[in-house]
Amino acid sequence: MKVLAISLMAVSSVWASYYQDTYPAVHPCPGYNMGSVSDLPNGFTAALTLAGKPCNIYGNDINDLVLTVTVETNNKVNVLIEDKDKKQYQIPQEIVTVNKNSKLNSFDSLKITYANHPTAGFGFKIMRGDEAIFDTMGKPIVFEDQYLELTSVLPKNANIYGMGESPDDLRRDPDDTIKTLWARDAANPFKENTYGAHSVYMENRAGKFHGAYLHNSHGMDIVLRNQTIQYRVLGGVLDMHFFGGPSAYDVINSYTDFVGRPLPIPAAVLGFQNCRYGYKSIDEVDQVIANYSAAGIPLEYMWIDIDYMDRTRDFTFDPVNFPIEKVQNTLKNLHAKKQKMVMMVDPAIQRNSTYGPYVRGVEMDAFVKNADGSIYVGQVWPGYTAFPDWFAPNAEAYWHNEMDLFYKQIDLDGLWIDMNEAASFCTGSCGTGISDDVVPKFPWTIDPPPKHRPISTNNTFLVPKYAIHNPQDEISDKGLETIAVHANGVIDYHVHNLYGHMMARNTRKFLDNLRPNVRPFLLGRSTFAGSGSYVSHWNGDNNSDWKNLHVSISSMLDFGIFGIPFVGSDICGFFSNTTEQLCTRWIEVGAFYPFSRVHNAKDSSPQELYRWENVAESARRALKVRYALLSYYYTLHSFSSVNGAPVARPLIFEFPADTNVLDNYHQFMIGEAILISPVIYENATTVDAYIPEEVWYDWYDHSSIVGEGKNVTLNAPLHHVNVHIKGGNVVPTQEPKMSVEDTLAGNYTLIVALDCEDKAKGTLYLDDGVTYNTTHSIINFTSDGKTLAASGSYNYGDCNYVSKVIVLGLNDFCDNVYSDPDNSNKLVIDNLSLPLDGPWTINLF
Ligand SMILES: *[C@@H]1O[C@H](CO)[C@@H](O)[C@H](O)[C@H]1NC(C)=O
Ligand SMILES: *[C@@H]1O[C@H](CO)[C@@H](O)[C@H](O)[C@H]1NC(C)=O
Ligand SMILES: *[C@@H]1O[C@H](CO)[C@@H](O)[C@H](O)[C@H]1NC(C)=O
Ligand SMILES: *[C@@H]1O[C@H](CO)[C@@H](O)[C@H](O)[C@H]1NC(C)=O
Ligand SMILES: *[C@@H]1O[C@H](CO)[C@@H](O)[C@H](O)[C@H]1NC(C)=O
Ligand SMILES: *[C@@H]1O[C@H](CO)[C@@H](O)[C@H](O)[C@H]1NC(C)=O
Ligand SMILES: *[C@@H]1O[C@H](CO)[C@@H](O)[C@H](O)[C@H]1NC(C)=O
Ligand SMILES: *[C@@H]1O[C@H](CO)[C@@H](O)[C@H](O)[C@H]1NC(C)=O
Ligand SMILES: *[C@@H]1O[C@H](CO)[C@@H](O)[C@H](O)[C@H]1NC(C)=O
Ligand SMILES: *[C@@H]1O[C@H](CO)[C@@H](O)[C@H](O)[C@H]1NC(C)=O
Ligand SMILES: *[C@@H]1O[C@H](CO)[C@@H](O)[C@H](O)[C@H]1NC(C)=O
Ligand SMILES: CC(=O)N[C@H]1CO[C@H](CO)[C@@H](O)[C@@H]1O
Repeated sequence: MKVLAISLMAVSSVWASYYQDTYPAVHPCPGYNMGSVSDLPNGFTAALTLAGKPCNIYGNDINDLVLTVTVETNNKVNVLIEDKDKKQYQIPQEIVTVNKNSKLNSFDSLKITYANHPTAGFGFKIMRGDEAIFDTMGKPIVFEDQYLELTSVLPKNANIYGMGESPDDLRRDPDDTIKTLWARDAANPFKENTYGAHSVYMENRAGKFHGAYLHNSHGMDIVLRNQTIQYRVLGGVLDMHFFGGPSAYDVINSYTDFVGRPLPIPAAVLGFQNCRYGYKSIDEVDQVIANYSAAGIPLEYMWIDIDYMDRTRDFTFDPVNFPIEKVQNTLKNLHAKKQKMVMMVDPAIQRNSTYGPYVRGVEMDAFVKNADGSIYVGQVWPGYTAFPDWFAPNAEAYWHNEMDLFYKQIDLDGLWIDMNEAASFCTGSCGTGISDDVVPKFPWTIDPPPKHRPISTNNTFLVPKYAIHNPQDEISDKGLETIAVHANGVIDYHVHNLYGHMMARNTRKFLDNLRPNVRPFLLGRSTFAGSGSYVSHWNGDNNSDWKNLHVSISSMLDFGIFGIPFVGSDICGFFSNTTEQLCTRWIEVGAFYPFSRVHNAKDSSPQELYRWENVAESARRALKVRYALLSYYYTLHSFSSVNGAPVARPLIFEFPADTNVLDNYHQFMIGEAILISPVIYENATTVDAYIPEEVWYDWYDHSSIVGEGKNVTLNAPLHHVNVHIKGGNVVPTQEPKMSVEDTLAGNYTLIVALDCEDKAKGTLYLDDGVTYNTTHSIINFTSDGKTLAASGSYNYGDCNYVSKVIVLGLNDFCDNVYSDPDNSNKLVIDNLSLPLDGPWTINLF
């Protein structure tokens, strides 16, 4: 607590008075005046000139700017404000490959209006119909070398989602939110910045969504307060992109079309996974694998954290506890049972003149530098470390060679890249000038981190005048120093938020080259806009407590907005000791995360799911539901990689006009058909579940509830998680088996859950689940309550059949309230052999 108090004080002393709490009545900055407008093929351009005396509040006002407005499609508008001299840093296209030729055109159209305001200078409004969804009029733009400010008016009590990464409520508090975007190795503190930087938000206004994205890699605060959203950015340019919606999925479709679609996942990653930091030996790992199997809990992937390494150095194996021959043998045994293995790799490379990866990195000039050209030396798990510089011309060749040598030792099924903010335990190049032979004492418990220089400095790149709300003494704490130099001469200050993204991109390229046409599995910690094209994500080092179980849901839903739908939190919690009840309830939620993995910290008591009988029982039951739905999850992910649509969804995305679900994140949906209403409070045995207006069917007993847009108390005894199917959907299910492959090889039971109009539809996507360019089938199922039809495109020669159809809600009961205890509305058609390689229609009765 003491440490935290000190660091907060330090922040507020740097944090200039101007923004402390109130916004001054008269803005100190003059804004810009727009000159005459010239038309461009899809928009216009104009000069912007400082409208008065420079205010120089947090830097030096730049006098001459250029405004370029591009109406890219009828629902996407780009407003770019850059310095005329183009000295400000802009994200190169080869780092974040944005799609400048977006062709999505079919949604609500947007227009832009603009004017010179008498006191605030140039302002603009993004209009949807006659409503301004973004409105900077009367709010001067500030454009300084180290400070940009852009402010838009919001409606009272605005419904804003996204921006992060940080655990938070799903809907951002419109009166008191500061989202700080500065990649930081911090264990998920509530509302504070952590690993990733995503400057995209969505707003629900009267049931319609729109979105905005600021394409900028600098540290920033995005502030919601006083009916405004305000960007306060440490540099670069204002490159705003607006997306018109009107559905949440339209916005995410436009956004991911621009920054990059989520990667296609291999089907196997949908299986359950286990990890912990602190396995003492490969023998212990073998026991864990065997114990899962003995407990009848499916384990698809076994993970090994840095424990396997020799003195925690990348690409090495501990010769005593994790000898390579034994690890290879474990991998072989896993493969024999259709199971798989993932290991961790960090970016930091031990500085050691006898360690190949370091020696080669020096030879190839592949490391981040100090200003004087010497190698920057921070401190991570193996002691003093150098950091690959992804901007270096040789970085790719260097990293791919090291990865290649590693894969020659162990042919893994997946890779986990961690600590890539890039994290460092000391502030600054603390190993510079210290002899190569010194093995530092790990400063794992020291916060704030040890410094090698005084805090006070006049370098505004170390201490920018506007202090973003990064709760450390300095923005360089816990990571590469902001004045560390990259190969192109750019200091880390400008590109800090891109390090993890660039590592992911580079590593993914290696994996794609290694096994061409096989979809790799890559999990990454620090992410940026567009990282979903390269990595999946877990929500980092959470704590084993009930609040963290709750925010695991909002964190998962946030990453759906960010275009990284394959996401989940550490089940049962990472830090501290979990409890039997917490772990029991957590697997009931975690079984439905797209990425379902238990992970535990080094000194915490064991929490593999077989450790308690109650946990094991809930795991078997909940994972059975998940495995029955694997083809449904897989279908959703296949759509994600085409249109960005999240797999796990907040209710407000599905029911955008229902104001009762604006804040709801104690429940969530998988696709449009499955509603999960878990227990997230200690000792609870019921759930206050909000049931939107529609008919819903209980997963287990098929009883129905006609939702009235109210809370309903559902029973939730210890081993039970409430799962409902929304009327109107056809859901493909399969018999759960112990592996993904065996499950997906089974025949299908279609659950035809009719809505109040006696209709239902659904889709099944089929391919080989392994390669990129595989042929696939997309099969639509439709029912009108009397017939069930399959039609679609059939290119994948699947030899499975639909062997059973369960029709729910047959008789017209929607006017009757609630339950159908004797299932009189249910019809089971058994012993079918309906092929999946061509269309058919059957009569239901
Ligand atoms: C902004 O909100 C704060 C706190 O609610 C209030 O004290 C302040 O007067 C408001 N400022 C303006 C300009 O409305
Ligand atoms: C695995 O199960 C055996 C038998 O119950 C037990 O002795 C052993 O401690 C367990 N090991 C691990 C790592 O779970
Ligand atoms: C450098 O590596 C060698 C062997 O690889 C090891 O013996 C030595 O302790 C390492 N030095 C440091 C500072 O870790
Ligand atoms: C910072 O600059 C001011 C004015 O140039 C000077 O008085 C002060 O000593 C400098 N502080 C440090 C720590 O260099
Ligand atoms: C898949 O096909 C596309 C288009 O034909 C091609 O660009 C891409 O390289 C292929 N990918 C792999 C991994 O074969
Ligand atoms: C967690 O449990 C372990 C025993 O498994 C114990 O040594 C440790 O003190 C516990 N930690 C806490 C924070 O209770
Ligand atoms: C849950 O029950 C236990 C045992 O009765 C009690 O100690 C604990 O305080 C309860 N927790 C809550 C949140 O009510
Ligand atoms: C439903 O219950 C939840 C959790 O108890 C509560 O937060 C919410 O306000 C309730 N919603 C309605 C519409 O009553
Ligand atoms: C499946 O149905 C959707 C509408 O629900 C339609 O857009 C799509 O074209 C259909 N696909 C096929 C292959 O028939
Ligand atoms: C389905 O077929 C099995 C044998 O193939 C038979 O035992 C069972 O009774 C049949 N079920 C129905 C509902 O006809
Ligand atoms: C699937 O159904 C077909 C056709 O009825 C049958 O031949 C096959 O054995 C079934 N497969 C499985 C795995 O049950
Ligand atoms: C949201 C939340 O409570 N996050 C916690 C996750 O765990 C770390 C380490 O215990 C805490 O510092 C966070 O506050």
